[in-house]
Amino acid sequence: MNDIEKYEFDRLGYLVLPALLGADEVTRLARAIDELEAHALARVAEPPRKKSAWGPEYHANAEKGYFVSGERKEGSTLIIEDFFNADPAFDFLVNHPQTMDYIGGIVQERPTINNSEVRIRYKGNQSGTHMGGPITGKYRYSYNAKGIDCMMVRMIYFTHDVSPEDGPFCVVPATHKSSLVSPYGTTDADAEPGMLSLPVKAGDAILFTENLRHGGRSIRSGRTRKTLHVGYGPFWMKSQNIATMDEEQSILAGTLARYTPEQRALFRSW
Ligand SMILES: O=C(O)CCC(=O)C(=O)O
Repeated sequence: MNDIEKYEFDRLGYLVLPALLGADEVTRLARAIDELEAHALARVAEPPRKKSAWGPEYHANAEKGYFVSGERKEGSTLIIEDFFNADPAFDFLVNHPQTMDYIGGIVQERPTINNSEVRIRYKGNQSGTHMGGPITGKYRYSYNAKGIDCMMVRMIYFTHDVSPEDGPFCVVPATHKSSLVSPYGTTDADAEPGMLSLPVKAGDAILFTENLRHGGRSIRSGRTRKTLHVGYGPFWMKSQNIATMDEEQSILAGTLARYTPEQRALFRSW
């Protein structure tokens, strides 16, 4: 992470990273996402169920080690958490050198992965706006004598282009530093003043602090939007997936067996 990127991340709360992934990597990931979507849609209503501490109920898939909730219909989302267990095609994103260079630049304690989700958003869907303003605890942004000191941050990887009509990720820049809570009284990502859409190309990624006010614009094009979201933070932070909130990371023995020691350390919370 160079000095300009650090300056911009500190100033705005996010970075758009063009072509972080190569064309072959994008193709492999897109195929794995499509296969996982089909597998999860066929099972989303089945037992066994897992009730999240935050409310929603998930299907817990023992075979592939993921948790899924949602449905495929206009206006809806399908969220597949702990996707790293599901397919070795995702393995190269664990300890991905360019990603870890950015994470090392903004998380001061030993970083681990605390969140992994495939987010599949169907026509008309929107991700409501959340965060921004004064935040303490596990989602806060701060700066100290050693530099940027983030708690939870997220990297979003894009395996297809997302135009302004395709429900782009969106942010209210610099709200990670705001002393005030948003006064607009809305979580509608299309309506909130100051909201900026971030259209991207396949292979791009977006890095942001969870403290930043963010969401996803409504999909007006009719195209389904599919993204990979990976959360990082200090090692002591437990899972930030909704299904397993604040539990140990849900990583299968078979997944860890595929990994190098460096990859395994990214799921160790001690
Ligand atoms: O990409 C989106 O639609 C919203 C994503 C989001 O809110 C997140 O990753 O925290």
